[in-house]
Amino acid sequence: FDRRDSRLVITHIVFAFIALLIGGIAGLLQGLVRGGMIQLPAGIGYYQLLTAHGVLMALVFTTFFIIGFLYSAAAKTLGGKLLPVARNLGWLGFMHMAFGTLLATVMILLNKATVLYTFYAPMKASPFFYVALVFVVVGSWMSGFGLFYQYRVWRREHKGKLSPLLAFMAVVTMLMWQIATIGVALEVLLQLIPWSFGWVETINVMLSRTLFWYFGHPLVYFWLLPAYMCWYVMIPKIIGGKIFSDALARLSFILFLLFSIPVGFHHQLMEPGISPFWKYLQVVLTFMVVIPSLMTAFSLFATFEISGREKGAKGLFGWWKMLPWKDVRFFAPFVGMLVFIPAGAGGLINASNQMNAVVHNTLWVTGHFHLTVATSVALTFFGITYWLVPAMAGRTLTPRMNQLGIIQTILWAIGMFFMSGSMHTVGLFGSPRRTAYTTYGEHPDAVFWMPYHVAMAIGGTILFVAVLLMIYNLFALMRTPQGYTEYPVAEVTEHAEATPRLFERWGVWISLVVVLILLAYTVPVMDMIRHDVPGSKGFVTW
Ligand code: HAS
Repeated sequence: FDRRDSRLVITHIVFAFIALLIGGIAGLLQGLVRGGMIQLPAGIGYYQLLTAHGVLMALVFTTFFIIGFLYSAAAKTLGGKLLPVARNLGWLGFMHMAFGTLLATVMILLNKATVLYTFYAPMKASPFFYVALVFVVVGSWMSGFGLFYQYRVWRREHKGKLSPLLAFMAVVTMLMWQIATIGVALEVLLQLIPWSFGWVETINVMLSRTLFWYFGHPLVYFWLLPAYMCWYVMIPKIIGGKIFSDALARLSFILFLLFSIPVGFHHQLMEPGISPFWKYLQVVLTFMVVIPSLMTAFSLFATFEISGREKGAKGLFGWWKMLPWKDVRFFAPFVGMLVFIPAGAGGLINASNQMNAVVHNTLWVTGHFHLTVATSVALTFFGITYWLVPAMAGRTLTPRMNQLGIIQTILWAIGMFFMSGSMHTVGLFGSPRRTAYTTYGEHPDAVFWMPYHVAMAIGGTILFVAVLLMIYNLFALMRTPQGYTEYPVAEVTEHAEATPRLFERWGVWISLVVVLILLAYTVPVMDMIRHDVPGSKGFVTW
């Protein structure tokens, strides 16, 4: 890798992990508060802490890591190094996002933006928090344009050729992000900023929540798709196999692009103000977006089995023994995959209207996203870090670092088993999410919940130790002996059929996305605007 590209990628990754550390401290404290073990000192508020935790871990860690990773994929597969325009846009994007993140974090630490990571109305933050968000979003757009530029130039220079799978996936991921962030940009610019500066008195809460979830759901697939990039393209190489099918992988990414966005209402199933038909339609589309995940599961099993059999595995499950269990580059993402099976099943429960009535706003939902984003995605990102950082820094992944990585993964899995397991269970008993009341004045239900909250705190403490180990590992990876580490990109199996060219007809896919979005959102959004009586003044949270 060109040193200048490595610097850009590593800067993103280090920034991401610093956010993970600070977010992890907030997570530990709030787990201990809910377990009834400590009271927060120095006037720190529970919701303030919860905001810091969610923003830094779910929004900042992921976005910086992903952009760094996507740039590395572009450098690797689209010509061997970044073009100056792409690299400069990458830096410009990074600087905007970093400035926005710092400003937002200061606002949260000053208790002027205690609005949780979902930040929709009626809770109102200082206007500077929303200005900070503008910097983050605009910065991410610049980085996105840099990536698209690199891809376009490659295609112009390789007329008639299929683009590399990894680059294609990076483009879909970024395209989805760009289309999704239009929703949050409209919310922030047209609603939250004028309202928080006091230029208008009231805000349409329903519209603000809807614009947020228009963005908020594809956001979770923006986290997931880079993990899928690793599962589809890197894992086959690491296990000594090949990609099962290039066309299947591309189709699954295109399906994500189409169906990730028009599904935000499945976060609003319990809200009045949206008629049942539109909720129903978006739930149908939600079940459509499950299909590419099922395709991914199928493709992974096929990859494992085919590569195992090629190495001589016999019987139905003989391939299991052929997997490289002692290699952290495989082990960490694999634990992520394994966890994604119950995590995805939980998602299907959430999306089912009647069952959503049972779990909505309970700790079950918190349990769900700690399995999806905080385990399947996070462990895959950690698994990527073990080869990406040394590959970029010109270092070797030593056996000791490999060992530490395996220990880190196991610690994470154990901590999450306790934490997310008890969240799921106690959620079914009705324990609410996002509340500072822990003992509920010795109410009988709360007494029943408390042992689970204590188990959550214990799991959270183990997870915090795992965060510390991961941070140590990151910096240790930059100080291992100089040498070569492979950036693993697998080839496609020779049995696969040729990939149809249709997948790179972006005009077709973007038009279809627009049609689906208009179909799912036009009428309900017009209803929300027409029925905006009388608006809300909101709650100032500082
Ligand atoms: Fe979700 C709430 C529905 C996936 C994240 N979700 C959330 C929230 C977050 C989140 C952060 O319908 C909370 C937001 C908030 O703060 O309020 N979710 C779904 C559905 C899916 C889903 C249907 N979610 C995710 C992913 C996330 C994520 C992925 C992050 C990365 N979710 C919901 C709903 C709500 C919700 C409702 C609102 C709840 C409420 O009321 O508030 C699906 O995409 C899941 C499909 C997944 C599968 C699994 C496929 C399995 C694979 C692994 C194969 C494993 C192998 C390993 C090969 C069908 C690919 C080998 C194994 C061996 C045994 C050898």
